[in-house]
Amino acid sequence: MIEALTVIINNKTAKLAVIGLGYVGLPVACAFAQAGFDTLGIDILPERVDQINSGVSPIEGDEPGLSQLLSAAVESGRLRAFSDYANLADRDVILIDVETPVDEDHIPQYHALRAALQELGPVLQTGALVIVESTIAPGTIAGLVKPLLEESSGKCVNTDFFLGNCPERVMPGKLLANLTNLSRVVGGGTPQTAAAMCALYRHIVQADLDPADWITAELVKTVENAYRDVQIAFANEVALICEPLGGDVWRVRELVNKSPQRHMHLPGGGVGGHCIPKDPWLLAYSVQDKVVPLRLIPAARAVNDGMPGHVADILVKALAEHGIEPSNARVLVLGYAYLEDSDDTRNSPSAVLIDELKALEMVVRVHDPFVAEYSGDLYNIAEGCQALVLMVKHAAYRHLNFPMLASVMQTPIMLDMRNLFNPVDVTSANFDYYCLGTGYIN
Ligand code: SAJ
Repeated sequence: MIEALTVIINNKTAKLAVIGLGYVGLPVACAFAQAGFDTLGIDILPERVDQINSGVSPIEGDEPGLSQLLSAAVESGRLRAFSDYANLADRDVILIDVETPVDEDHIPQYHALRAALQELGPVLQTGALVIVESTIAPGTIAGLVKPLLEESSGKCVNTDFFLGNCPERVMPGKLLANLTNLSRVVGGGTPQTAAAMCALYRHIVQADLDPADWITAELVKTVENAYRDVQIAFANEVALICEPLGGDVWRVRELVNKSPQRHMHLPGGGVGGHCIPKDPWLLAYSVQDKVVPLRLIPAARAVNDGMPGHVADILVKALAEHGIEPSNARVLVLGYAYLEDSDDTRNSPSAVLIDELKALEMVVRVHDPFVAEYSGDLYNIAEGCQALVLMVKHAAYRHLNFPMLASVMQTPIMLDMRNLFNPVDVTSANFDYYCLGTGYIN
Protein backbone atom coordinates (compact mmCIF):
# COMPACT_ATOMS: atom_id res chain seq x y z
CA MET A 1 0.00 0.00 0.00
CA ILE A 2 2.86 2.40 0.77
CA GLU A 3 4.16 1.76 -2.74
CA ALA A 4 0.86 2.91 -4.25
CA LEU A 5 0.97 5.99 -2.04
CA THR A 6 4.51 6.78 -3.16
CA VAL A 7 3.40 6.62 -6.81
CA ILE A 8 0.65 9.23 -6.36
CA ILE A 9 2.99 11.38 -4.27
CA ASN A 10 5.57 11.30 -7.05
CA ASN A 11 3.03 12.16 -9.78
CA LYS A 12 1.36 14.74 -7.53
CA THR A 13 -2.11 13.22 -7.79
CA ALA A 14 -2.09 12.49 -4.05
CA LYS A 15 -4.70 14.59 -2.29
CA LEU A 16 -3.23 16.56 0.64
CA ALA A 17 -4.58 18.20 3.77
CA VAL A 18 -3.01 20.42 6.43
CA ILE A 19 -4.64 20.59 9.86
CA GLY A 20 -3.83 23.89 11.61
CA LEU A 21 -3.37 26.96 9.37
CA GLY A 22 -1.07 29.09 11.53
CA TYR A 23 2.54 30.24 11.17
CA VAL A 24 3.57 26.77 10.05
CA GLY A 25 0.49 25.15 8.50
CA LEU A 26 -0.47 27.98 6.19
CA PRO A 27 2.91 28.33 4.43
CA VAL A 28 3.11 24.53 4.14
CA ALA A 29 -0.37 24.32 2.59
CA CYS A 30 0.49 27.13 0.15
CA ALA A 31 3.81 25.52 -0.79
CA PHE A 32 2.23 22.16 -1.63
CA ALA A 33 -0.61 23.83 -3.52
CA GLN A 34 1.94 25.82 -5.52
CA ALA A 35 3.83 22.57 -6.19
CA GLY A 36 0.65 21.28 -7.86
CA PHE A 37 -1.10 19.28 -5.12
CA ASP A 38 -4.83 19.44 -4.43
CA THR A 39 -4.58 20.74 -0.86
CA LEU A 40 -7.25 21.20 1.81
CA GLY A 41 -6.66 23.29 4.92
CA ILE A 42 -8.49 22.65 8.18
CA ASP A 43 -8.73 25.21 10.96
CA ILE A 44 -11.07 25.60 13.93
CA LEU A 45 -11.26 29.39 13.50
CA PRO A 46 -14.08 30.17 11.00
CA GLU A 47 -12.78 33.71 10.44
CA ARG A 48 -9.38 32.32 9.54
CA VAL A 49 -11.00 29.82 7.13
CA ASP A 50 -12.96 32.66 5.49
CA GLN A 51 -9.87 34.89 5.22
CA ILE A 52 -7.87 32.12 3.56
CA ASN A 53 -10.68 31.20 1.13
CA SER A 54 -10.80 34.85 0.11
CA GLY A 55 -7.06 34.71 -0.57
CA VAL A 56 -6.14 36.93 2.39
CA SER A 57 -3.33 35.84 4.72
CA PRO A 58 -4.32 35.90 8.41
CA ILE A 59 -0.65 36.06 9.39
CA GLU A 60 0.52 39.51 10.51
CA GLY A 61 3.99 40.83 9.96
CA ASP A 62 6.20 40.84 6.92
CA GLU A 63 6.29 37.35 5.43
CA PRO A 64 7.96 37.72 2.02
CA GLY A 65 5.94 36.00 -0.70
CA LEU A 66 3.27 34.45 1.51
CA SER A 67 0.33 36.69 0.57
CA GLN A 68 1.03 36.31 -3.14
CA LEU A 69 1.44 32.55 -2.82
CA LEU A 70 -1.79 32.23 -0.87
CA SER A 71 -3.91 34.23 -3.29
CA ALA A 72 -2.43 32.30 -6.26
CA ALA A 73 -3.09 28.95 -4.56
CA VAL A 74 -6.70 29.87 -3.76
CA GLU A 75 -7.29 31.35 -7.22
CA SER A 76 -5.97 28.18 -8.88
CA GLY A 77 -8.46 26.17 -6.83
CA ARG A 78 -5.63 24.01 -5.44
CA LEU A 79 -6.05 25.36 -1.90
CA ARG A 80 -9.35 25.49 -0.01
CA ALA A 81 -9.94 25.82 3.72
CA PHE A 82 -12.65 24.28 5.91
CA SER A 83 -13.47 23.71 9.55
CA ASP A 84 -15.24 20.39 9.00
CA TYR A 85 -13.04 17.29 9.15
CA ALA A 86 -15.52 15.36 6.96
CA ASN A 87 -13.71 17.03 4.04
CA LEU A 88 -10.64 14.91 4.83
CA ALA A 89 -12.28 11.59 3.92
CA ASP A 90 -10.57 11.45 0.51
CA ARG A 91 -7.17 12.71 1.63
CA ASP A 92 -4.09 10.58 0.92
CA VAL A 93 -1.66 12.66 3.03
CA ILE A 94 -2.61 14.68 6.12
CA LEU A 95 -0.10 17.03 7.81
CA ILE A 96 -0.79 18.14 11.38
CA ASP A 97 0.50 21.60 12.36
CA VAL A 98 -1.32 22.48 15.56
CA GLU A 99 0.08 24.26 18.62
CA THR A 100 1.87 22.21 21.26
CA PRO A 101 2.51 24.62 24.18
CA VAL A 102 3.76 23.77 27.66
CA ASP A 103 1.95 25.00 30.82
CA GLU A 104 3.46 26.93 33.74
CA ASP A 105 4.77 23.66 35.13
CA HIS A 106 6.46 22.97 31.78
CA ILE A 107 4.11 20.09 31.02
CA PRO A 108 3.19 19.71 27.31
CA GLN A 109 -0.42 20.64 26.54
CA TYR A 110 -1.58 18.42 23.68
CA HIS A 111 -5.26 19.41 23.63
CA ALA A 112 -5.07 20.67 20.05
CA LEU A 113 -3.14 17.59 18.91
CA ARG A 114 -5.54 15.21 20.66
CA ALA A 115 -8.56 17.02 19.20
CA ALA A 116 -7.10 16.82 15.70
CA LEU A 117 -6.43 13.09 16.06
CA GLN A 118 -9.87 12.41 17.55
CA GLU A 119 -11.57 14.20 14.64
CA LEU A 120 -9.28 12.77 11.96
CA GLY A 121 -9.55 9.11 12.99
CA PRO A 122 -13.15 8.46 11.94
CA VAL A 123 -12.62 9.93 8.46
CA LEU A 124 -9.08 8.64 7.87
CA GLN A 125 -9.05 6.66 4.65
CA THR A 126 -7.20 3.35 4.45
CA GLY A 127 -3.70 3.72 3.05
CA ALA A 128 -3.35 7.37 4.11
CA LEU A 129 -0.15 8.91 5.46
CA VAL A 130 -0.39 11.12 8.56
CA ILE A 131 2.58 13.39 9.33
CA VAL A 132 2.87 15.36 12.58
CA GLU A 133 4.91 18.51 11.90
CA SER A 134 4.24 20.14 15.28
CA THR A 135 7.09 20.10 17.79
CA ILE A 136 6.44 17.34 20.34
CA ALA A 137 8.28 15.73 23.24
CA PRO A 138 10.37 12.76 22.12
CA GLY A 139 8.26 9.62 22.50
CA THR A 140 4.94 11.37 21.74
CA ILE A 141 4.38 9.74 18.34
CA ALA A 142 4.77 6.24 19.77
CA GLY A 143 3.16 6.99 23.13
CA LEU A 144 0.25 9.26 22.20
CA VAL A 145 -0.29 9.84 18.47
CA LYS A 146 -0.12 6.21 17.32
CA PRO A 147 -2.47 4.74 19.98
CA LEU A 148 -4.89 7.64 19.78
CA LEU A 149 -5.13 7.53 15.99
CA GLU A 150 -5.44 3.71 15.94
CA GLU A 151 -8.24 3.95 18.49
CA SER A 152 -10.13 6.79 16.77
CA SER A 153 -9.78 5.23 13.31
CA GLY A 154 -10.05 1.56 14.18
CA LYS A 155 -7.07 1.09 11.87
CA CYS A 156 -3.60 -0.31 12.48
CA VAL A 157 -0.46 1.72 11.80
CA ASN A 158 1.91 0.45 9.07
CA THR A 159 -0.91 -1.79 7.82
CA ASP A 160 -3.97 0.39 7.28
CA PHE A 161 -2.32 3.81 7.51
CA PHE A 162 1.17 5.25 7.80
CA LEU A 163 2.53 7.66 10.40
CA GLY A 164 5.49 10.05 10.46
CA ASN A 165 7.01 13.00 12.27
CA CYS A 166 8.68 15.76 10.28
CA PRO A 167 9.45 18.80 12.50
CA GLU A 168 9.46 22.20 10.85
CA ARG A 169 12.23 24.81 11.04
CA VAL A 170 10.31 27.93 10.12
CA MET A 171 10.86 31.31 11.77
CA PRO A 172 8.63 34.38 11.69
CA GLY A 173 9.80 36.67 8.92
CA LYS A 174 11.37 33.80 7.03
CA LEU A 175 8.48 31.31 6.88
CA LEU A 176 8.65 30.46 3.19
CA ALA A 177 12.43 30.85 2.88
CA ASN A 178 13.11 28.47 5.77
CA LEU A 179 10.48 26.03 4.51
CA THR A 180 12.26 25.82 1.17
CA ASN A 181 15.90 26.17 2.12
CA LEU A 182 16.35 24.37 5.45
CA SER A 183 16.95 20.62 5.69
CA ARG A 184 14.35 18.41 7.36
CA VAL A 185 14.67 15.26 9.43
CA VAL A 186 11.97 12.88 8.14
CA GLY A 187 10.86 10.39 10.79
CA GLY A 188 8.84 7.47 9.39
CA GLY A 189 7.24 4.54 11.19
CA THR A 190 9.08 2.30 8.74
CA PRO A 191 11.92 3.02 6.29
CA GLN A 192 9.38 2.77 3.47
CA THR A 193 7.19 5.39 5.16
CA ALA A 194 10.22 7.66 5.59
CA ALA A 195 10.99 7.21 1.89
CA ALA A 196 7.43 8.15 0.93
CA MET A 197 7.70 11.22 3.16
CA CYS A 198 10.97 12.23 1.52
CA ALA A 199 9.27 11.91 -1.88
CA LEU A 200 6.55 14.25 -0.65
CA TYR A 201 8.84 16.91 0.84
CA ARG A 202 11.13 16.80 -2.19
CA HIS A 203 8.37 18.71 -4.00
CA ILE A 204 8.84 21.77 -1.73
CA VAL A 205 12.23 21.43 0.01
CA GLN A 206 15.47 22.20 -1.83
CA ALA A 207 17.71 21.13 1.06
CA ASP A 208 18.64 17.76 2.58
CA LEU A 209 15.82 15.41 3.54
CA ASP A 210 17.24 13.05 6.13
CA PRO A 211 15.24 9.84 6.65
CA ALA A 212 15.03 8.66 10.24
CA ASP A 213 12.74 6.96 12.72
CA TRP A 214 10.17 8.68 14.93
CA ILE A 215 12.32 9.15 18.05
CA THR A 216 15.22 10.58 16.07
CA ALA A 217 12.99 13.18 14.41
CA GLU A 218 11.44 14.13 17.76
CA LEU A 219 14.87 14.38 19.42
CA VAL A 220 16.50 16.44 16.64
CA LYS A 221 13.89 19.18 16.82
CA THR A 222 13.79 19.56 20.60
CA VAL A 223 17.57 19.15 20.99
CA GLU A 224 18.41 21.81 18.37
CA ASN A 225 16.34 24.39 20.24
CA ALA A 226 17.47 23.29 23.70
CA TYR A 227 21.02 23.63 22.35
CA ARG A 228 20.31 27.22 21.27
CA ASP A 229 18.72 28.02 24.64
CA VAL A 230 21.81 26.78 26.49
CA GLN A 231 24.05 28.81 24.15
CA ILE A 232 22.06 31.96 24.81
CA ALA A 233 22.05 31.29 28.56
CA PHE A 234 25.85 31.00 28.49
CA ALA A 235 26.09 34.42 26.80
CA ASN A 236 23.72 35.88 29.39
CA GLU A 237 25.71 34.42 32.28
CA VAL A 238 28.95 35.88 30.85
CA ALA A 239 27.17 39.24 30.66
CA LEU A 240 26.35 38.96 34.39
CA ILE A 241 30.03 38.19 35.08
CA CYS A 242 31.31 41.14 33.03
CA GLU A 243 29.20 43.79 34.74
CA PRO A 244 30.83 43.81 38.22
CA LEU A 245 34.27 43.22 36.69
CA GLY A 246 33.97 46.21 34.38
CA GLY A 247 34.27 43.95 31.35
CA ASP A 248 32.44 44.37 28.03
CA VAL A 249 30.62 41.16 27.14
CA TRP A 250 30.15 42.30 23.52
CA ARG A 251 33.88 42.77 22.99
CA VAL A 252 34.63 39.61 24.98
CA ARG A 253 32.23 37.66 22.73
CA GLU A 254 33.80 39.13 19.58
CA LEU A 255 37.27 38.03 20.68
CA VAL A 256 36.17 34.66 22.08
CA ASN A 257 34.57 33.88 18.70
CA LYS A 258 37.92 34.44 17.02
CA SER A 259 39.03 31.27 18.72
CA PRO A 260 38.35 28.22 16.50
CA GLN A 261 35.11 26.33 17.18
CA ARG A 262 33.75 29.09 19.43
CA HIS A 263 30.29 30.50 18.60
CA MET A 264 29.26 32.47 21.67
CA HIS A 265 25.75 33.82 21.25
CA LEU A 266 24.35 37.25 22.11
CA PRO A 267 23.18 38.24 25.60
CA GLY A 268 19.97 40.20 25.93
CA GLY A 269 16.97 41.15 28.00
CA GLY A 270 15.46 37.68 27.70
CA VAL A 271 14.52 34.80 25.40
CA GLY A 272 11.07 34.80 23.82
CA GLY A 273 9.22 33.25 20.92
CA HIS A 274 7.23 30.09 20.42
CA CYS A 275 10.17 27.70 20.08
CA ILE A 276 13.17 28.36 22.28
CA PRO A 277 11.43 28.86 25.63
CA LYS A 278 9.25 25.79 25.06
CA ASP A 279 11.25 23.10 23.28
CA PRO A 280 13.80 22.49 26.07
CA TRP A 281 10.88 21.60 28.34
CA LEU A 282 9.47 19.20 25.73
CA LEU A 283 12.88 17.49 25.66
CA ALA A 284 13.06 17.40 29.47
CA TYR A 285 9.51 16.02 29.70
CA SER A 286 10.46 13.01 27.57
CA VAL A 287 12.65 11.66 30.39
CA GLN A 288 10.71 12.94 33.39
CA ASP A 289 9.85 9.42 34.57
CA LYS A 290 13.31 8.08 33.85
CA VAL A 291 16.43 8.37 36.00
CA VAL A 292 18.12 11.13 34.04
CA PRO A 293 19.52 13.95 36.25
CA LEU A 294 18.72 17.00 34.07
CA ARG A 295 20.68 19.99 35.38
CA LEU A 296 22.01 22.01 32.42
CA ILE A 297 18.77 22.37 30.41
CA PRO A 298 16.59 23.57 33.33
CA ALA A 299 19.42 25.81 34.55
CA ALA A 300 19.71 27.46 31.13
CA ARG A 301 15.98 28.12 31.14
CA ALA A 302 16.32 29.72 34.60
CA VAL A 303 19.17 31.97 33.46
CA ASN A 304 17.26 33.17 30.40
CA ASP A 305 13.98 33.58 32.29
CA GLY A 306 15.88 35.64 34.87
CA MET A 307 17.08 38.27 32.40
CA PRO A 308 14.00 40.54 32.51
CA GLY A 309 14.42 40.62 36.31
CA HIS A 310 18.06 41.60 35.89
CA VAL A 311 16.98 44.44 33.60
CA ALA A 312 14.53 45.61 36.27
CA ASP A 313 17.35 45.58 38.86
CA ILE A 314 19.56 47.70 36.59
CA LEU A 315 16.73 50.19 36.12
CA VAL A 316 16.00 50.54 39.85
CA LYS A 317 19.68 51.28 40.51
CA ALA A 318 19.88 53.75 37.61
CA LEU A 319 16.83 55.63 38.87
CA ALA A 320 18.21 55.63 42.42
CA GLU A 321 21.29 57.50 41.13
CA HIS A 322 18.88 60.38 40.60
CA GLY A 323 17.00 59.79 43.85
CA ILE A 324 13.97 58.49 41.94
CA GLU A 325 11.93 55.88 43.78
CA PRO A 326 10.34 53.17 41.60
CA SER A 327 6.88 54.38 42.64
CA ASN A 328 7.72 57.82 41.21
CA ALA A 329 9.26 56.50 38.02
CA ARG A 330 7.90 56.82 34.50
CA VAL A 331 9.76 54.58 32.04
CA LEU A 332 9.44 53.77 28.36
CA VAL A 333 10.19 50.23 27.15
CA LEU A 334 11.41 50.15 23.55
CA GLY A 335 10.40 46.91 21.83
CA TYR A 336 7.59 44.52 22.78
CA ALA A 337 7.98 41.84 20.08
CA TYR A 338 10.20 38.89 21.03
CA LEU A 339 12.49 39.38 18.03
CA GLU A 340 13.90 42.33 16.11
CA ASP A 341 11.87 43.53 13.12
CA SER A 342 9.03 41.11 13.90
CA ASP A 343 5.49 41.70 15.15
CA ASP A 344 5.46 38.36 16.96
CA THR A 345 4.94 38.94 20.68
CA ARG A 346 4.69 35.33 21.86
CA ASN A 347 6.50 34.83 25.18
CA SER A 348 7.82 38.37 24.93
CA PRO A 349 10.58 39.11 27.50
CA SER A 350 9.40 42.74 27.45
CA ALA A 351 6.00 41.60 28.74
CA VAL A 352 7.74 39.94 31.71
CA LEU A 353 9.82 43.08 32.34
CA ILE A 354 6.75 45.33 32.15
CA ASP A 355 4.93 43.21 34.73
CA GLU A 356 7.95 43.39 37.05
CA LEU A 357 8.20 47.17 36.70
CA LYS A 358 4.48 47.61 37.31
CA ALA A 359 4.80 45.43 40.41
CA LEU A 360 7.35 48.02 41.59
CA GLU A 361 4.63 50.66 41.03
CA MET A 362 6.40 52.26 38.08
CA VAL A 363 4.39 53.92 35.34
CA VAL A 364 5.40 51.94 32.25
CA ARG A 365 4.94 53.08 28.68
CA VAL A 366 5.71 50.85 25.69
CA HIS A 367 6.73 51.52 22.09
CA ASP A 368 7.06 49.01 19.29
CA PRO A 369 6.80 49.96 15.59
CA PHE A 370 5.58 46.46 14.72
CA VAL A 371 2.91 46.08 17.41
CA ALA A 372 -0.21 48.08 16.59
CA GLU A 373 -1.13 49.07 20.14
CA TYR A 374 2.38 50.40 20.82
CA SER A 375 3.28 51.98 17.49
CA GLY A 376 2.71 55.67 18.39
CA ASP A 377 5.18 58.55 18.12
CA LEU A 378 8.17 57.53 20.21
CA TYR A 379 9.19 61.10 21.11
CA ASN A 380 5.69 61.98 22.30
CA ILE A 381 5.48 58.82 24.39
CA ALA A 382 8.93 59.55 25.90
CA GLU A 383 7.80 62.96 27.16
CA GLY A 384 8.25 63.24 30.91
CA CYS A 385 9.88 59.80 31.24
CA GLN A 386 13.00 59.34 33.31
CA ALA A 387 14.32 56.23 31.57
CA LEU A 388 14.27 54.37 28.27
CA VAL A 389 14.82 50.60 28.21
CA LEU A 390 15.79 49.14 24.85
CA MET A 391 14.75 45.49 24.83
CA VAL A 392 14.48 44.70 21.10
CA LYS A 393 16.93 45.82 18.43
CA HIS A 394 14.35 46.85 15.83
CA ALA A 395 16.08 48.62 12.93
CA ALA A 396 13.78 51.61 13.59
CA TYR A 397 15.71 52.24 16.82
CA ARG A 398 19.14 52.40 15.22
CA HIS A 399 19.12 56.16 14.66
CA LEU A 400 17.24 57.72 17.54
CA ASN A 401 17.57 61.47 18.02
CA PHE A 402 19.11 61.42 21.48
CA PRO A 403 19.27 65.22 21.97
CA MET A 404 15.57 65.44 21.13
CA LEU A 405 14.78 62.56 23.47
CA ALA A 406 16.82 64.18 26.25
CA SER A 407 14.94 67.43 25.74
CA VAL A 408 11.52 65.83 26.28
CA MET A 409 12.53 63.53 29.12
CA GLN A 410 12.71 64.49 32.78
CA THR A 411 16.02 62.67 33.46
CA PRO A 412 17.61 61.02 30.43
CA ILE A 413 18.57 57.47 31.39
CA MET A 414 19.14 54.83 28.67
CA LEU A 415 19.30 51.10 29.34
CA ASP A 416 20.63 49.40 26.20
CA MET A 417 19.94 45.68 26.64
CA ARG A 418 20.96 44.72 23.12
CA ASN A 419 24.14 46.80 22.62
CA LEU A 420 22.36 48.65 19.85
CA PHE A 421 23.74 52.15 20.46
CA ASN A 422 27.12 53.83 20.30
CA PRO A 423 27.69 54.96 23.91
CA VAL A 424 29.21 58.27 22.74
CA ASP A 425 26.04 59.15 20.82
CA VAL A 426 24.00 58.57 23.96
CA THR A 427 26.27 60.10 26.62
CA SER A 428 27.00 63.18 24.48
CA ALA A 429 23.27 63.93 24.72
CA ASN A 430 23.62 63.91 28.53
CA PHE A 431 22.08 60.48 29.01
CA ASP A 432 23.17 58.16 31.78
CA TYR A 433 24.02 55.10 29.65
CA TYR A 434 23.78 51.49 30.87
CA CYS A 435 24.65 48.67 28.45
CA LEU A 436 23.95 45.07 29.46
CA GLY A 437 27.06 43.11 30.29
CA THR A 438 29.42 46.05 30.56
CA GLY A 439 31.11 48.13 33.19
CA TYR A 440 28.46 50.79 32.59
CA ILE A 441 26.55 48.68 35.07
CA ASN A 442 28.11 48.02 38.46
N1 SAJ B 1 18.15 35.49 21.34
C1 SAJ B 1 19.15 35.99 22.19
N2 SAJ B 1 20.45 35.79 21.83
C2 SAJ B 1 20.80 35.12 20.69
C3 SAJ B 1 19.77 34.62 19.86
C4 SAJ B 1 18.45 34.82 20.20
O1 SAJ B 1 18.87 36.60 23.22
O2 SAJ B 1 21.98 35.00 20.41
C5 SAJ B 1 16.76 35.67 21.75
C6 SAJ B 1 15.95 36.47 20.74
O3 SAJ B 1 15.99 37.84 21.06
C7 SAJ B 1 14.54 35.90 20.93
C8 SAJ B 1 14.80 34.45 21.32
O4 SAJ B 1 16.15 34.39 21.77
O5 SAJ B 1 13.87 36.53 21.98
C9 SAJ B 1 14.62 33.47 20.18
O6 SAJ B 1 15.35 33.96 19.10
P1 SAJ B 1 15.66 33.02 17.79
O7 SAJ B 1 16.63 33.77 16.94
O8 SAJ B 1 16.03 31.67 18.23
O9 SAJ B 1 14.29 33.03 16.97
P2 SAJ B 1 13.12 31.97 17.04
O10 SAJ B 1 12.55 31.83 18.38
O11 SAJ B 1 12.19 32.33 15.94
O12 SAJ B 1 13.87 30.62 16.72
C10 SAJ B 1 13.63 29.96 15.53
C11 SAJ B 1 13.93 28.54 15.81
N3 SAJ B 1 13.46 27.82 14.66
C12 SAJ B 1 12.58 26.81 14.86
O13 SAJ B 1 12.30 26.39 15.95
C13 SAJ B 1 11.98 26.24 13.66
C14 SAJ B 1 15.42 28.32 16.02
O14 SAJ B 1 15.68 26.92 16.01
C15 SAJ B 1 16.24 28.93 14.92
O15 SAJ B 1 17.61 28.83 15.26
C16 SAJ B 1 15.87 30.39 14.78
O16 SAJ B 1 14.46 30.46 14.50
C17 SAJ B 1 16.62 30.98 13.59
O17 SAJ B 1 17.60 31.68 13.87
O18 SAJ B 1 16.25 30.68 12.46
